[in-house]
Parts: sequence; C-alpha cells; structure tokens
Amino acid sequence: MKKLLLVFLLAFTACAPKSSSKLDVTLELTPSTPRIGKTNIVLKLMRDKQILEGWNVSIEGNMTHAGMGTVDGTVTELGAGKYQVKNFDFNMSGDWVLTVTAKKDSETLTNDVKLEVAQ
Ligand SMILES: [Cu+2]
Repeated sequence: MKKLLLVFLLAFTACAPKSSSKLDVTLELTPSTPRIGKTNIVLKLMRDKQILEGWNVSIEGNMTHAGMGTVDGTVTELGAGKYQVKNFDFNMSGDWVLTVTAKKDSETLTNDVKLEVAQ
C-alpha cells in the first residue's frame, strides 16, 4: 500500500506545472526598423503590470525556417525594468522569434516576440 502511494506521488510531481508564467516584453530597437546586422535592443520587462528588477535575463533568437543556428545576446540590466542587449546579430533577413527568459529565485518567466528583419 505504501509503495503504491509513493508511485502516485511521483506521478503527480511529474505532472505539476513548471514555475513559469507570462512575461510582458516591450522592445526598443536601434535602428528602429530591424534589418540585417548588429542591433541594439532594449527590453522592457513586466509581469502583471509590475516592472522586473534584479532578474537574470537571457535572449535567444531563432528564425522560423529550419537549418539555422540560434543567435544569443548578452543582457545587462539598466534599471527601472529595462534590460539592454548590445549588438544582437540579426544575420539573415526574414521572420525571427526572440525568446526572452527571466529568472529570479525559483521563478522562470518567458515569452516569444516575433519580428521581421529586412534586407
Ligand atoms: Cu535564416
């Protein structure tokens, strides 16, 4: 009986949702219309209308077609909910998805931002 209960608990743990919820991301790009090349990005991050301060933030860019590597950026915190990514390398034109992830303590928030990069 005890063994059965343990199996049950393990199954429950595996199905529990991850600590993950919606991250609101606002992008400011320089140049403001993204095109191929190095781009400076300022991310404004909020959750439930609260700015995120002191979070560990990462960004990863992927294109929507197959056969391309991901592009990473180095994120530094500016304060007041803003985080900067210098020289993010949009190395091809077309449809991109930027996955922004913010971690603090045991929480992980993430969201995808879609944008089109011109020639
Ligand atoms: Cu591509």
